[in-house]
Amino acid sequence: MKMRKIAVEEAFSIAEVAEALKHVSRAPGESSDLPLVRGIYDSQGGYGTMKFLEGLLDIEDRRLKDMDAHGVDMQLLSLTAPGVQMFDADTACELATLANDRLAGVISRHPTRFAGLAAFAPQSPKRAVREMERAIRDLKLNGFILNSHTNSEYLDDPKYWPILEAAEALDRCIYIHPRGPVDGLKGPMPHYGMDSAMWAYGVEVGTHVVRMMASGLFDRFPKLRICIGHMGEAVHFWIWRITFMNSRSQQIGRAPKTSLTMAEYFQRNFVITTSGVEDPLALDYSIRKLGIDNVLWAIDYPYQPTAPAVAFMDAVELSPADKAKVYGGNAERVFHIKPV
Ligand code: 1WB
Ligand code: MN
Repeated sequence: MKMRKIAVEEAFSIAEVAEALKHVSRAPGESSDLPLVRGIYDSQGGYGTMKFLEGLLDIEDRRLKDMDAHGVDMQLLSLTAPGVQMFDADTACELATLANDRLAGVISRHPTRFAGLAAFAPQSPKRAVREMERAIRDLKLNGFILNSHTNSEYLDDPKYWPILEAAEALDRCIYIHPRGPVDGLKGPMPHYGMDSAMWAYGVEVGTHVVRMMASGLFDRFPKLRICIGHMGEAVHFWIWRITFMNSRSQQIGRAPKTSLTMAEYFQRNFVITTSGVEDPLALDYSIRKLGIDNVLWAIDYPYQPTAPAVAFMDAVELSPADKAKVYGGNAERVFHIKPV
């Protein structure tokens, strides 16, 4: 059975964003993203050997060859973390628009090989909504990318609700990718390389997701769909306890009443991807917990190599029909990618 392989958490950047991040890296600041940003965009701190920046900036050359070599049909591209979320509002809006235009250009040249998630600037919710509408209606992009918090604030803050309303009205998913944790979560993270993908990223997005569910915002936006990577950032592993303890918090008035339980919101409003986690047992748990329709394959290119991500999925014991869903069928549905 020929299976379409669509990888859904594949990172890119553009020279202008890379340049702006280099400026950020040289300005004084305390953001927990700075070690990584300095490393990738200003070759400090030993990230140089990883050659991430070259991989991010190349889309139509080595990336396509890498996809061809491993039978990857399509990458769903997203502007890499921290996206535009470390910039002032004007710079962020301008660079999100530019990145989306470039992305649309790439897709128009390779419509069967690339699809893309639109960036937007949460720093200005009003302008973010306008860019979200343009990205779907005019550029025909496939959804949205958000790199977790903005200035240490999460989406449960009512100032961001217009963004959620727009995503719901446009019927497009918001992919919440990690970035370095909010200021309040920074303390123990800088040591031993724990401040990014090894640990803090999952804690950051997990915290974001639990706040969203516990705030009750999914009663206001019942059709909002959120995608999280890195095998669900472990939220579904904890969901029984999250649900139990949240209902207790609701009983004693520490959390708002919600019409559904936390587990029900996670099931209704979320999908997860395998990005960067090639563990068959974790995948098996995820599929059994969330259902075969709610787990999507991803590589996490260029941060993770393609070959083992493909070998991992090829080796997983699933019926051909189920494997086809995880490998690409679910992505077609969730991200409105035209079936071939
Ligand atoms: C790394 C991984 C760096 C991810 C990233 O920068 C992201 C890394 C934004 O391996 O160092 C990721 O998404 O897993
Ligand atoms: Mn990632």
